Amino acid sequence: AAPAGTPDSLSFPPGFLWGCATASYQIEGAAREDGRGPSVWDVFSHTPGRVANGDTGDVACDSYHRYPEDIALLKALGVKAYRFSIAWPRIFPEGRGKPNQKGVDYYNRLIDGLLAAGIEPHATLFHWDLPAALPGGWQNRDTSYAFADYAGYMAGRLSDRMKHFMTVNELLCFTDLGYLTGGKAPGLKLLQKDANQVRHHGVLAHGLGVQAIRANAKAGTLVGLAENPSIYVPAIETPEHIEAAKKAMRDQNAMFLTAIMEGRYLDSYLSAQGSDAPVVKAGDMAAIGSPLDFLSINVYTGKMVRADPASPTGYAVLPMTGEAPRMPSRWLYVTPEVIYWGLRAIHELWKPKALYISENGCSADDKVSADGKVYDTDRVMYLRNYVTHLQRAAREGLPIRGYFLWSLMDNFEWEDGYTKLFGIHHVDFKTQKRTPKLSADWYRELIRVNRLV
Ligand code: PNW
Repeated sequence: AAPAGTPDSLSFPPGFLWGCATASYQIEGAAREDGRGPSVWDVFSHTPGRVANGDTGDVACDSYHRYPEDIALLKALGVKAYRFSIAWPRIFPEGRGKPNQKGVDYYNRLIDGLLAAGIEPHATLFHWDLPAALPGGWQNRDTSYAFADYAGYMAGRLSDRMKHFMTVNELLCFTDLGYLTGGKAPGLKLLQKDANQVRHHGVLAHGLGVQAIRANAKAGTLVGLAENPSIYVPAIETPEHIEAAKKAMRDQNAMFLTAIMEGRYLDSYLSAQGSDAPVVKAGDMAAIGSPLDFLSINVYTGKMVRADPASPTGYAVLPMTGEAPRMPSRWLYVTPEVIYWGLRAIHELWKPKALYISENGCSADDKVSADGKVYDTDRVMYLRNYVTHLQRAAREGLPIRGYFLWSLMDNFEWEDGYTKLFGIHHVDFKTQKRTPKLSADWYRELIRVNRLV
């Protein structure tokens, strides 16, 4: 094999930013410490019947106390960057008002520790742990303004040491899944019209957040978001199917990513919603369309699309068959091509300055073997496949700068509690001992040689 760095069909660009990702409520624990206020996820997980086994994030991976150990795990992997999220209710226990210095101190310690280890911090400002005290949550337009105040405040406090800020994580998951289908916090099943207003407050929070970060952060600060667009793979790689998939990508993400990238709602979205369309105030769309320095996407799964001349949209989304391969999480179909086609469609549609994969990974049927290690061959297979399509994107010159593997370690997987685990480190939740899985060994080697292994 060619030595690392030799330009060939397997290599990644020099300096490619390999990283790992986590989120505050999923790993920190210490839910009632140092003045942290309750979030909607504390309320939800403590409501019987909401989360598998009645699991909560009260302790999770106890990263609030064990973060030096977690930084050591990152260092041992050789990652160049770490994506974590900041718990809004640690900073503003009631969502707004007087900041809680002890909360800020925690992130100062974490960031200083990462920098000392030579690891670049990338922060998400909102990964679903909304302060429970905010009246009406995302149904209330005021929450978007409260988010902007918090985002601007944090960027002001941290941008002396770090550059990369993401406003929100995955709009669909904290809007529709929380307020329309109700599987995630706060667990409501509103009418479509009200859910559409929640969506609008979500993208508005992002846009106002971008403006607030720019107004408060040091020059050179880079702002983006971590979105999980619906991604469509052309059924066959021919010009008409490629075009169909690209059109599906733009149309189907009209309420979130397309609105953010174009600063408007597509007519097709507004007319499909009819009288359920959101109420939009003057200035909202300009804020929502605020230019970004980078765009990050979380990539897990997608669907195939074919050109359909008989349909007014020009495309047809193909259903998943009952036999399509998937991982233990019910929704996680194995579709490795999404990583390439997602990046390519976004690049061709909107030309963001830089692209990142802010999450990719999977749950797997992990078993601890007699020697104490998890040989997670399914996860290695999954990751190797996805990363192969990531390499194609890089090889073809798409502006893809980095990749964050979800997740550094097993953690609280939302409504699935601790029954579905995504870590490349096994966590024994009785002792809090972290142990690298086979996938961690694979990732360490990939990072070391910076080419497919
Ligand atoms: C993401 N889907 O959630 C989140 O950002 C993480 O916090 C989470 O742990 C991880 O992926 C694994 O679930 C998703 O239904 C949840 O397609 C659901 C979907 C996608 C992502």
